Amino acid sequence: MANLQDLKAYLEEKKNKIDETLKKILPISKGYGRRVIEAAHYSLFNGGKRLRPILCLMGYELSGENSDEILIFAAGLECIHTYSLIHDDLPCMDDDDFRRGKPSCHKAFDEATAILAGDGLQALAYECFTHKELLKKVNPVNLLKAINLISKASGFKGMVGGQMEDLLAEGKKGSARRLKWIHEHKTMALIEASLVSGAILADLNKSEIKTLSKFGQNLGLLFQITDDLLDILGDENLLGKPLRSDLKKKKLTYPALFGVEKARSLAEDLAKTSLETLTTFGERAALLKELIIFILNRVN
Ligand code: GRG
Repeated sequence: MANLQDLKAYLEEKKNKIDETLKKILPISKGYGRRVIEAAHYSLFNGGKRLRPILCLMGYELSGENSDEILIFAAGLECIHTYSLIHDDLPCMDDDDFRRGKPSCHKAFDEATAILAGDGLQALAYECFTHKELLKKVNPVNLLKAINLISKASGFKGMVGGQMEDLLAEGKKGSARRLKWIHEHKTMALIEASLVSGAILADLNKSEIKTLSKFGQNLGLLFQITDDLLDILGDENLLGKPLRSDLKKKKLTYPALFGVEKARSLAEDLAKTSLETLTTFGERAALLKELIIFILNRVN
């Protein structure tokens, strides 16, 4: 059994490890080309929760192995996530001036620098995924499978596709089907792939991976619905951005389509299903179970 305190201590420990790893892999910003590295550094170390890399570590730890072995791989997931946030904030996309309480990358630097910082971070992610140290720890076939999964989850059939549809849906009358598709691709796919890639690297069996995949989908959708709800009910100081920005942009969200109460009840249902999905893992999944409750009640 794990409780909230155990989870918080775990998240803190892993966040520190991911941060240390990211500091090691990001090139030092000096000489020609330093501006774009400064911009990447600015966004990478701006208070992110490191949820995706931590999920990858959790997936790996289900095997009982020490996840320090794959920290460099997990750090790559944060590079992808940060690139997506930098690009998402650009005026041609969501046009957000603030991210985590500070000016977004293009405001602190400029648009061209922000685009390049995002591009550079995406490339850096693949440097992490293919780091030679990983070959000493994991099966190369599993490594290829994990990289392939993340490529799909972050590309046209995943996050990029979801972002496109999200932008197209702005201001339009949406359906529940379209909304689910957007959330599944924009947010859920990378969250699911983060967890499952860790499990693949740890060589969990097919049936365990299938179960984790289902769990990751529910968790990803839960994460996005709570994100939609925080935009209405959250605390601006904790969120680090103005409230109701989705409403102002006429975004297609769960509360916009179903109302706050129904959205909250959908989130609770997803949390319940997620907990049930994990029963096959028993005590090994104690922290993952606690994470669901944490995400259901999250404040940022
Ligand atoms: C630009 C290709 C491209 C994709 C952008 C990630 C994304 C797709 C858009 C961000 C918009 C958004 C707020 C989506 C909701 C879910 C989400 C990804 C929230 C931010 O993730 P957190 O809370 O961020 O894990 P931190 O700040 O902790 O890193």
